[in-house]
Amino acid sequence: MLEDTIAAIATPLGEGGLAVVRLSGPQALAVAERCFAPVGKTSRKPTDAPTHTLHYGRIVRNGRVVDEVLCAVMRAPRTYTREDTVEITCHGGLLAAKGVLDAVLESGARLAEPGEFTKRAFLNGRLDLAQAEAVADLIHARTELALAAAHEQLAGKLSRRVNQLRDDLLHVLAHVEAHIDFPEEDIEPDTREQLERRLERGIAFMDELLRTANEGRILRRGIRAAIVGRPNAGKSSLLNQLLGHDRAIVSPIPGTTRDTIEETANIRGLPIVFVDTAGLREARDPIEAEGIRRSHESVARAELILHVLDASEPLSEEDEKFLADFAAKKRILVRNKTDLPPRWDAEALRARFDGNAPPVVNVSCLTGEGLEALKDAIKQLVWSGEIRAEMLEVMINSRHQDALRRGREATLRSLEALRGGLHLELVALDLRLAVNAVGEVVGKTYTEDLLDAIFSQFCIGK
Ligand SMILES: Nc1nc2c(ncn2[C@@H]2O[C@H](COP(=O)(O)OP(=O)(O)O)[C@@H](O)[C@H]2O)c(=O)[nH]1
Ligand SMILES: [Mg+2]
Repeated sequence: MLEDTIAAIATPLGEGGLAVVRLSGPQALAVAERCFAPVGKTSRKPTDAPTHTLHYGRIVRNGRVVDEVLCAVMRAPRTYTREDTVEITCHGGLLAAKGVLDAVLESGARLAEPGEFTKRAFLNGRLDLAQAEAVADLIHARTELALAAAHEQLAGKLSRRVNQLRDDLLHVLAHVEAHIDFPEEDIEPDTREQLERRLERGIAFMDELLRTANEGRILRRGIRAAIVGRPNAGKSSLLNQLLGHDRAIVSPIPGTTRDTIEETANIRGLPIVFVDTAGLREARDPIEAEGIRRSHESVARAELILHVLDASEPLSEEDEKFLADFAAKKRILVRNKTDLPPRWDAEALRARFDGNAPPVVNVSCLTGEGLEALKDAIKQLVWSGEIRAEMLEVMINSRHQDALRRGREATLRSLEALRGGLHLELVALDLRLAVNAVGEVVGKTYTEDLLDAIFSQFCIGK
């Protein structure tokens, strides 16, 4: 598979200043040479060019000039894929980039599959699997915090710790296996104790990694927060305040928002998808009925509820119904319209909950008062304080979580077998499973299906 040379447009499809067509593989230089005509004294043919140099020229296809380009020549191994690589920078716009791509495909390259450049970087040992996943995280990051976490993972922070953990397990396994080979020698009590300590430390460390999964998921996927409340409470006004621009129509006419509106905002570094619901009450016409159906659906999927209450009006039956309906959900009670004379106070609301009250935050969506406190409350509610600062650099994804859970279970079984004086073959059996499971995180163990699942999520050209 690594015999052939792949090519793709690496920039977004559409109009732009520049576009880049990327080539990688053993024939990258030769393929580029067939369609690139250097122009000027200092420009060279790709196969004559020293590594990491840039050459001005034209892409020619069937005797016609396709575009004026800069051709970057990078020879293996100091490249993204560790293969010979050529990057052709052409004019932006779909047709120019497409013309250059067609020219290199006709010259002997094959169109790359999604993520294939990064897959080659992995197969050639340039990145491990956790680092390759970080490349996708980096591209998809929606907040600075998510970006920073992806950078840490790409730099190998998670990989180093996982490799250390795996080495520890391997160390114990080697000891245990040595004694299987010489059954007449028992493991010294001292040594046995050391091995047990090491497995215990391994389990504790896996627990610590597993505790970062929730935060890792939030940073990668975001959290869905539904804004609910009775008509005119100020739901759309709140959405606009949180987004920092006027997305939803605000009006004094109840039932203005007929469709659910979803948009992501950066709240203290976390990508939060806010959903302005069209109301959950009885419909007056079929359009409203459909809006309401969608509201119910998105509220059911939400992980966080922002329940907006109008402080300038007495609490209504509808407010009470919302209070009861969302009792089991993670929620914040947003006491809105605090710029108007109040009809009830926050304390009275809190008092109903017997000390078990959800956070009540006072805001005015008209003046913006209280919005910063609401953002703090949102972060506090979804982002647990449990993870230590240094673990912030290793927030795992759901694939890592699955592998580490299996690794933890197997290590625990092995530890119990060791403690219980069971046959060492049993201790070793589970330890091997643990080593393999932990190795999956960094791709020390992988299957073709797993690689397909990971790299098919990338864009073409990455
Ligand atoms: N005085 C005041 N009016 C508000 C406030 N928030 C919303 N409103 C007004 O309340 C009405 C309903 O707001 P809207 O956001 O459309 O409510 P929704 O039906 O819950 O989406 C509009 O006239 C808003 O201008 C607030 O904090 N103070
Ligand atoms: Mg509305």
